[in-house]
Amino acid sequence: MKRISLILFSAFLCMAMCGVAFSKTVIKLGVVTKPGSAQNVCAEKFKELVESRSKGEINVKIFHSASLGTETDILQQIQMNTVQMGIITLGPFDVFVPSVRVVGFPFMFKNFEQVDKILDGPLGNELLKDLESAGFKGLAFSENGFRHLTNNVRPVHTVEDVKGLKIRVMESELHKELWRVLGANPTPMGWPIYTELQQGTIDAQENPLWVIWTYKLFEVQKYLTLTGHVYSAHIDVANLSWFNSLPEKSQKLIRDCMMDAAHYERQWNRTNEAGFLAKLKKAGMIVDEHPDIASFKAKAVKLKDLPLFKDPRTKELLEKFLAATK
Ligand code: EAX
Repeated sequence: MKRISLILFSAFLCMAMCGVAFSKTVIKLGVVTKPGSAQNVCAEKFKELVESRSKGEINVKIFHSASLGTETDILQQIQMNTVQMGIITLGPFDVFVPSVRVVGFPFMFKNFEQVDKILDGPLGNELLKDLESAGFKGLAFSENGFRHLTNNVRPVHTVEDVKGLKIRVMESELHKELWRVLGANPTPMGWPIYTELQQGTIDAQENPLWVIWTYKLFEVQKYLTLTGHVYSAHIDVANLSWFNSLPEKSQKLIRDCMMDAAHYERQWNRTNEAGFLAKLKKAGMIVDEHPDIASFKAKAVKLKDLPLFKDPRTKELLEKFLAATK
């Protein structure tokens, strides 16, 4: 009897020790969109890189398709560390950390080269640092891309045509104020929004071309205007305390893998943009490729003087971004 107990005890001890020796880091990572979407392209690349480079020591479990709720919900779960990481559109961050909204300032970035130079440089880094005040570790920027307007009421060519459109915007102060200033009637809502467009609760929305295609918004939106009004980044983040509690080697690995995944995904988006536009035209959308951007800019620039950019840190960062993107 004694012998059996001893054997059992040894077996238990071995299992416990083996368990410790092989204990894995399991990362829960949240994205709001479905497989095939920009956030997921980045998430899947990150998972592949981190699992292979850590030789299986770090595992990533991706939660997608709004299974964790909206992007605002995911950010709250990251703050609570029930989810460790997320690839989240920049818009909803500005409710948590106001200064990040400077990246979404309308008509600021001229092209992708400028985006890469600034977001991968010291200014991008400064911005990622600001996220720490809300308990996020900013790792990298991936992208949704430049946002364009769709609606169901009329062709939009100048800003005057936007007047009174019931437009869904992200749960973001910047986006809400922008569309108010442009003359529309904005309603903040989480993602997805197909049903609301279908039922006519809203007339309009704005998103990059891959979104309009992947979420079949062409079925419920007739007009597309290539406004490119906001460069929509994602911020790839982790819970700050959780991240800092990891061994330095793992921190570096996670940061490097996320940076590589973000670059991979930005390329994916840029390579596929023209194809998405062609498909949307083929699907029957009426596209204005050369709207009167000057009329939009003239109104959008007024955002700068609104309370949105009054707080000193946000104002300071906006000045720096505007100077760098001139
Ligand atoms: O990434 O909420 C939004 O408009 C986002 O751009 C959307 O989730 C697609």
